[in-house]
Amino acid sequence: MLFRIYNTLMIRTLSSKAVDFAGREIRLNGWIKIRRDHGKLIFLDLRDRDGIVQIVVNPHISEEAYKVVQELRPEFAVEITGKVNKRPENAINKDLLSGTVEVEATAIKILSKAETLPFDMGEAKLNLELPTLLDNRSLTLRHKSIFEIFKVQEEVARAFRKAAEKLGCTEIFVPAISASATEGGAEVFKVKYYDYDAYLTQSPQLYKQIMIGVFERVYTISHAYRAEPSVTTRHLSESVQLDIEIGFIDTFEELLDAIELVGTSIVSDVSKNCAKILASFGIEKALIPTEIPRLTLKEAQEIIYKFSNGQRDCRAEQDLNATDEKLICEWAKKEKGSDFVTITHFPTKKRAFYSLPDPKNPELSLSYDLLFRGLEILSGSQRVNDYDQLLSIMKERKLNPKSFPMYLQAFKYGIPPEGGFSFGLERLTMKLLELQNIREASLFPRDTERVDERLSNLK
Ligand code: AMO
Repeated sequence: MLFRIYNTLMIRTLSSKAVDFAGREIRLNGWIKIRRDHGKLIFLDLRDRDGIVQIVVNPHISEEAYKVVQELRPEFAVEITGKVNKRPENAINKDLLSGTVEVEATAIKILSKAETLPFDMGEAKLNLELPTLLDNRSLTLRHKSIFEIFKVQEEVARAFRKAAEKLGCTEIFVPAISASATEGGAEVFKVKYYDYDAYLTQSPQLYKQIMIGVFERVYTISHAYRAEPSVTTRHLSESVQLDIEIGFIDTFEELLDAIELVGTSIVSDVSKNCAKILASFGIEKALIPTEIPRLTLKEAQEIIYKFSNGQRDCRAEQDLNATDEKLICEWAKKEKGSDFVTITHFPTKKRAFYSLPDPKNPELSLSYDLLFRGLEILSGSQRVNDYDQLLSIMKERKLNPKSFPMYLQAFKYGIPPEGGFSFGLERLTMKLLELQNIREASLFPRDTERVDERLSNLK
């Protein structure tokens, strides 16, 4: 039998658990958030992965700790040992999980020093312009109002996985380097691959479709790379997509049921499990009716025209633009009590080659977008699953079948009627928290001006 020899160090306690140790000594690890000097007494807010706990440093309790505390500045990483004392009733802080206690320091050890911060991080909100927020990302991410965005994002991914598994999908992991551009268009990053050219994957599309032949139903969370030329508040050059693909479907409507089920499950789970964060962002309860309004593009365009009293006429357009998406969502909220609206039947020529033309009217495709609070958060379609039809569509669109060898190989060997969809993780996060810019919903956003650093600094 093997015995492990543990050192004699006191086991670390997380800030939220300090309340369980009233009257006893504990060891905490964390970062200094704020230091407040109150004459002889010095108070610290110590942040760890669980929250914040107040430390009081009294020279009469520990001269040594009092000496060290003079050196401490925000973001120093420290180890603090001290006795947990109950706070008097009038000093309880209801906003903290540890708010009924404070820890009287008996020893403080500096684990890592921090330079003077370039701005104040002690306030509840971090009032910085976006470029400053991103230029100092490793620091600004440590602020509660910023890192909580990514706790919501984590919940979105968790809820998506849960919903996908409920649908019977198998999780797959797809390559980031592709032999071809999946979504067509010029928005592709070419990479030198040994002596050849390859591309950064624009979406997991081709791989998830191939996998229909293996698992029938699959899902994947993957990075999508797009050389988006335009600068907007809703496009990134690298984003995360949440994809599902479902085989052996009987009807197009089955796919619409699936997108609405997964979309509403994600929003419900986030509303339930991140209620406190949503409240701190001032977010209203999501409106999720039993039936999500479904409109064809044409119907949506007519509604937009009427709803805007003729101010906006997009009836001759091939797609909805950002203004149209906002207007149709305003309509859905007002008339149908819904934060979601599903739009179907986009013109075939405006959708990617794998979208199935509607057999009743091939000018239109069996495609859909799901909009949430004024923004497209999902896109998808029923697919062309017949090999010969796929080849003839490729030919029509001047796509070279030789660029898609593995994809086409799958369709030679029995891919059943199928379809799928993809959510944009950052877009969903952005809308759940009503952020103004998608960059705020990406840990390390990439765009035409930035890869970590501003590109102009990399020259
Ligand atoms: P699409 O290109 O519409 O469809 O992308 C799916 C969803 O991903 C998000 N998204 C983006 N988010 C941030 N920056 C971008 N540049 C960006 N581009 C897209 C959006 C969008 O709805 N293969 C198809 C999906 C399918 O048919 O299954 C596809 O990629 O939320």
